[in-house]
Amino acid sequence: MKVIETEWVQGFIRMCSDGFEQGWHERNGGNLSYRIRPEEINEVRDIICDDREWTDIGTTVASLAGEYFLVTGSGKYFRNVSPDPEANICIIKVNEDGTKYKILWGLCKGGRPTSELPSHLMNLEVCKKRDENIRVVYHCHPANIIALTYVLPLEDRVFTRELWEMATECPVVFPQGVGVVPWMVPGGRDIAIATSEIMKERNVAIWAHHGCFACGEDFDISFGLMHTVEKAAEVLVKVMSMTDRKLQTIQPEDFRALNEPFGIKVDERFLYEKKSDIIGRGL
Ligand code: 2HA
Ligand code: ZN
Repeated sequence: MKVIETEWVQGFIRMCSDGFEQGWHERNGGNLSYRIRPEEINEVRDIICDDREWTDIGTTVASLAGEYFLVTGSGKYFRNVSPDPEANICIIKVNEDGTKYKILWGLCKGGRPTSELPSHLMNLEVCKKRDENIRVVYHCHPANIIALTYVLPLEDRVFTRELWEMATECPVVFPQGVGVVPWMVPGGRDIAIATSEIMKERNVAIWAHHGCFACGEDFDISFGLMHTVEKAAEVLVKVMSMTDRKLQTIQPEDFRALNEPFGIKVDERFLYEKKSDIIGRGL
């Protein structure tokens, strides 16, 4: 079987195309990573080659030692993944102390893994510790989420509450809420640490004036999560374009009423009493 024929590589490629079609990946914007299951890497073990050299990750991910990942390439365009996967994505392996990686397949026309590799691997590491089933980390540049980082206070509590209020499904899809990282230089260890602090307990991290990270068990769940957050952000942008305050909205007791029927526990920290009815100023 060819690498690109496997179900997991097909799922990865489809997610890249879906993200591009949403308009979330201008130029080389965004990146995607997937922690490959042992039985999946076994499907392609005879084809991948192990003769390239080790490269520093730039951080240490000891709990991912010896694991394999499928990731997008640095500077590569999501738009090009589906027509030419072998040139735009790669399979990497992390070494035995979690400090280096090696390319085993892909990037056949040259290149290296995503510039956000430290963030992806540190997020995959904290997510694995929280829930062994989380395997996907997705980063993209959705316009409405980014727009909100100019007008809402950069507080987890404000972003979560305002997004939750934009669609009843939001607290059901992300009951742990979202976290916000202030503007930071992308690509390095500091932003990776700030993001992975959020991912210790939540599945969504918004990067101010840049984009969004989401994690999940599979491609459907991770893409669906990003789609839900961005849709809520779009509704909020429309509401804020019409008014600075709502005539009516979903109330704290309404959110609590979702817990039992949907088997969730919405985080009470986000159900604070608002001190102002101006959108985003209630904290
Ligand atoms: O260009 O999105 O954050 C890839 C990115 C960096
Ligand atoms: Zn980015």
